[in-house]
Amino acid sequence: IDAYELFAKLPKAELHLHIEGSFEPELMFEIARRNEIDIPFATVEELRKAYDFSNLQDFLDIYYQGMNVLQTEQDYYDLTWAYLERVNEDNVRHVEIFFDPQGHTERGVPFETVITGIRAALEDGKSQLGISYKLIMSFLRHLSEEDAFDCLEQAKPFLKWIDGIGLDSSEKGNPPEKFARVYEDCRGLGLKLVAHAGEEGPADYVWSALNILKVDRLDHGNRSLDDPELVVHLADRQMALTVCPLSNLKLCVVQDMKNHPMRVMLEKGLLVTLNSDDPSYFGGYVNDNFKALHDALDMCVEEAVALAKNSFTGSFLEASDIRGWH
Ligand code: ES4
Ligand code: ZN
Repeated sequence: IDAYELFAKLPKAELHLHIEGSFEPELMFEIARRNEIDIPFATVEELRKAYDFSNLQDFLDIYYQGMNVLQTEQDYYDLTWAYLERVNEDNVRHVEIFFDPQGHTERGVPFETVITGIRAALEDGKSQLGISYKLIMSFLRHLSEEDAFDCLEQAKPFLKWIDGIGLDSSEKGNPPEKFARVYEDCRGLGLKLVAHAGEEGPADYVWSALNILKVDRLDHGNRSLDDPELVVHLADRQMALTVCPLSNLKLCVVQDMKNHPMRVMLEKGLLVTLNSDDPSYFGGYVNDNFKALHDALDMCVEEAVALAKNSFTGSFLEASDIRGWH
């Protein structure tokens, strides 16, 4: 059995996945056609060619444009179902997915339409594919605190369907503390808390996510390595980091996969997990991320097994379920 086959067979959880970032061009064209919306690209190939980014903002511009074709509950169902069918092939047994309500409600799509479609597919994924799930609502950090509170108000009737909140979009200039009060309220509501930090932003933003937002898990966190004291703190606390190698490469967070810090993170005792972030835009799903690290860093079986195990340890599953996967 070769390494790729072994990675593919390992049961895995995916903890960092933007459902709008799993929107494959073929499905985008199909939904655009049925909604009679124009896409500013003639073909699937032309669209894929535009997926060439030099930083996070480059990507975000095209990511928000892509989600504009989503309008009906069926659209959100189809998007989510396509992702689940795809990762079922990668032996992903548990998913904790993000959605960006403000990217939809801003355009006039009701919050209810978005969450009902996504949830229906997640429920079908559980019953038909055996994939368990948690749903994480992300606030767009380039928008205001007031907008985030407004989003939270719209979410209130659906809180029983929402397990946690996240913070994504343009990191630099939008530090975690901008959302301190929103996070405090969400904590009071019993929601799990995660936030993107240290993707492009400095290690200081990771400290703020920990100390001010009081996150239960960190998304990316690459720049933590700039601060040795922070690394020790994260390792001591066994704070889970959701790392995304293909994303890091596509957004130039790392210049070459051979420089990816995954091995260093493992060596420093960090609880790192491997995730795809926006697989349609970054060139691969979870197993492709395992492959990429194998090819670039010669990642060994022990490291891959540790990452797969960490994906359950770092999840929001119950302790008894986590033990079942270990
Ligand atoms: C994202 Cl890679 C990344 N970073 C920040 N925000 C995002 N939203 C979707 N993908
Ligand atoms: Zn992300």
